[in-house]
Amino acid sequence: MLEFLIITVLFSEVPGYLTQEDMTGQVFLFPEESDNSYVKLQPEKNGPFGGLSICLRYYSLLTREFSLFSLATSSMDNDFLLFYCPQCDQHFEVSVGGRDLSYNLKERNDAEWRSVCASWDSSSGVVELWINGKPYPRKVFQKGHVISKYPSIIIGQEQDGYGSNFNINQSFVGEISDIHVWDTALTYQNIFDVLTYNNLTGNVINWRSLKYKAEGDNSVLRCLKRIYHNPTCNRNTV
Ligand SMILES: *[C@@H]1O[C@H](CO)[C@@H](O)[C@H](O)[C@H]1NC(C)=O
Ligand SMILES: *[C@@H]1O[C@H](CO)[C@@H](O)[C@H](O)[C@H]1NC(C)=O
Ligand SMILES: [Ca+2]
Ligand SMILES: [Ca+2]
Repeated sequence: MLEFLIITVLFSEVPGYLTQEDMTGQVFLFPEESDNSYVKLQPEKNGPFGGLSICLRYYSLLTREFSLFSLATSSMDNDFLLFYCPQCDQHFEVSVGGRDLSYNLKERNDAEWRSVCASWDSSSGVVELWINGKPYPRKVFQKGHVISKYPSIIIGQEQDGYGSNFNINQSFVGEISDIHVWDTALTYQNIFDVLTYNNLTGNVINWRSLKYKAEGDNSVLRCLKRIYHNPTCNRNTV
């Protein structure tokens, strides 16, 4: 019995071990920059995808460029990518099929949790980007492209290969949570439900039943909620 316990504990510590977990109320923490810490998310569907939507929340104090969501296929490293560079004029990039769409987010809001939803539909080419519930002007992009089968989906690093070729200077440092991915473009009502009630789960990646492999230095922690208090030096205790 003791042996069994030791083996179980060891197994759960082995990097690359596939875990399935309800991640509600939890975050992935990437504490330091690296080129070898990441979480690989195992999709429920293998594609090919004629549309994709992704929603997530993150908190990072990085000012340099970093990857929020990197989906590579065997033919294309940036088949779907969310990339952000706060110090480069708030430059936010949505890449589909290896081509980049750029947004200038203008407002700086780095010292807060942020929500991001992005969607793309192949038949119309329409791309939507929502940051903290605010929709950016829609664009038409990569009409007719198909994201090929067997995506490699990685959080924490930006792929320049298929599950490989990371650059420390594009790694994510911070907390990331509530990652859901769908194989269609979400409707306005869908986005509303995700952002308001958090009650729509992804059919490709589902945070409530997440299959993932963690590599390197990262951990799963409870989400911290802000405490509203009045900080003063002579506050009476009750
Ligand atoms: C990362 O940035 C540092 C500092 O600018 C630079 O010296 C280094 O070569 C970069 N590393 C890679 C892999 O690009
Ligand atoms: C989410 O919750 C809201 C409010 O309870 C409800 O109107 C909506 O239909 C729910 N959406 C889903 C997908 O369950
Ligand atoms: Ca890349
Ligand atoms: Ca890169």
